[in-house]
Amino acid sequence: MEKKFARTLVTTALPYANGPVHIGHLAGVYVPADIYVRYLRLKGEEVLHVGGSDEHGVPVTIRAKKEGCTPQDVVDRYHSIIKQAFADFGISFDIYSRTTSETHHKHASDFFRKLYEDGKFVEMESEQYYDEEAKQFLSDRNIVGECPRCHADGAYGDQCEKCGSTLSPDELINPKNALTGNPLVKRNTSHWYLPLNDYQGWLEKWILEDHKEWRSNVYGQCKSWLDAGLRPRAVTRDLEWGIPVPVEGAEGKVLYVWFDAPIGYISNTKELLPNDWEKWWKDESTRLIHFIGKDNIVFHCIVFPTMLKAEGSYILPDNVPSNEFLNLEGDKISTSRNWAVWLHEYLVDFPGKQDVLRYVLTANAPETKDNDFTWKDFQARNNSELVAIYGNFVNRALQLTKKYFNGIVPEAGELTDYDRETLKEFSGVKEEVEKLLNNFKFRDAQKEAMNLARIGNKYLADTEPWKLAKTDMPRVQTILNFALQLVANLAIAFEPFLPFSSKKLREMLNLESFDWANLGKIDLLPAGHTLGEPQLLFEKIEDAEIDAQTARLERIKKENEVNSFTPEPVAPVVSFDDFCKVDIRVGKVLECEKVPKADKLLKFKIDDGMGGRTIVSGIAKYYKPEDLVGKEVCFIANFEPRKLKGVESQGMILSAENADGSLVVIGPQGEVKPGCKVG
Ligand code: B3M
Ligand code: ZN
Repeated sequence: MEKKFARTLVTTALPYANGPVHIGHLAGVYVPADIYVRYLRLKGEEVLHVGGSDEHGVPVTIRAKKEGCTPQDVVDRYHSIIKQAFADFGISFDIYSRTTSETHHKHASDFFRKLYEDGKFVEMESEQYYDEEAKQFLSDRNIVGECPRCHADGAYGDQCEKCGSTLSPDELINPKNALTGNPLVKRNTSHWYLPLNDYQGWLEKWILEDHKEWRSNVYGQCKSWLDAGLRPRAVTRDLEWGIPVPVEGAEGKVLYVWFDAPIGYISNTKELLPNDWEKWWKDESTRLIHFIGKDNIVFHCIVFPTMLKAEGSYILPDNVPSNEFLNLEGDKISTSRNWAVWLHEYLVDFPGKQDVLRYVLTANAPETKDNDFTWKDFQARNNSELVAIYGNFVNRALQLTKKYFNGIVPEAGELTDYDRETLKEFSGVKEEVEKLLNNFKFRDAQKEAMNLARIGNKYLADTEPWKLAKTDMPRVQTILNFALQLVANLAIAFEPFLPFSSKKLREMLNLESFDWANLGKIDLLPAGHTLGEPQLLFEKIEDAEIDAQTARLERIKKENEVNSFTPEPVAPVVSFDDFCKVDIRVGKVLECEKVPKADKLLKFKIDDGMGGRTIVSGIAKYYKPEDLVGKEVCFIANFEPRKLKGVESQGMILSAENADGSLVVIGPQGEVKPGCKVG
């Protein structure tokens, strides 16, 4: 299959501009893609990285309605936040545009019209839910009702978030407009469909036979779709927000967001290179690579290629490296539950530490299975890898050169056998990194790059130039010359992974530029070359910084628990007579104190209107004793007396258990005499 390509076009999934981006986005798509394009650029290859925001689709309209603004306002806001976050993390796009651009609207329209005119669509009628008051058809996400599986209220037309079932609006019990609560009726509407079924045979050959090299998660998902048999897919929607269907009689209809978004890759290329874009999309010697997350596989491997094939003049993707998901501290990242590390917030807490996050996300990249981000691991990888290995080696080599040679690269003498052995190991790593990067194995590639730093560290530890300085200065010159060459190698090898640190290091080495072809060479810094001022590449991250992050997550978890509270099921029915057996009374707290050696218990002296009694209650975590004195409470007066920590409790004070498990004491809302009955 080895085909020689002249150039590589890399696209990265267009994130929805309805919220900011988080570490899951970076880990899944943008960091690996960026490593890849930086690597190709360093090799001097012709490469283009095209990205942008996906600004159509129902989620944008829902957000706009909730915030009382227009969809355009929503996408304007998030497009710039997202674009800035990517720039801040060094994701090196050649263009980052948006699907509301004029170029895109025109290009997507033309694309649709071409397929329409060539008879590539089928038009079909179907019944859809319609809101007569709002005079509109509703998308699946805009319909809520009772879940047919778990019977929770508020399940969406495409999914129940309580039990996780995938649904269609037809299955919902009592469907309603999600925003207004209006009841819905069924109405006929007609749409254009892409008959994927007609392309089944072609797709089977193109993917299952010709692209066996695709990652197994990608290949496997495609295979299961194909095995299940493809069906026509609607490419238009009854919606106001989007690109109008450019066909007469299609008023009120727009292109389905998944039809227009991938065309955005083409439009954005066209926007960047108005006269030269076709070479990137229509020339067989261009290699097209889509970097995506696993929920986008079917669209990029089946639907979009079918669109391109139907159009007829475009190339198809050569590979679609797709990652699985990144979890956060063991739980699925979720925008609506705020369970995420937001990129713009990270930079506030860890200014200048973009590379640390890039490093950790690659080290834990969910390449073959879902993976977990934890703050402890983040700290450990920073402190014991970036600081202790990479940073330490660089700092030692530069500081020693400063100390003994005033920051000037010393002349190298004859290499020893040990030096040559080290060099051999070093060059082996280069080949390995390349092989891994060519196969989209970024995690292992970075590990190999880190091995270069390990080798360097070991070299200095073994040769101990600081000891030789008193006896053998010529050998010290050779050692440091050699170590500095290794440092320069490291700067090149890490450029795709940790571009900020490589730039810093390049400045410290006083080098103009990098070239991947120089990896493995030891004449990158000529003797007599003056180095810049050494600085620390990485710094230790303290426990307190990590504790602040985990505390934030714990707070969010608590809030989410409260928000998602569902009452316990009601206990079996009791008769009135049975209820009357429980004698509930009002009492007034006369005294209250902690029970010694029992951190949960409070001891109450209660005025019960009948001479008083003592009650022990397990609410010490939630109340200070003095706060309850003088308060009226309800208690069970005929509760069987029990001994708690040596104190006899003559009743039970009633309290309610809150969503987070905390207890609140129950008392009358107006004045009631102690001893009065409750019932
Ligand atoms: N916006 C979905 C997503 O962010 C979608 C990708 C479009 S790529 C053409 O998961
Ligand atoms: Zn359900």
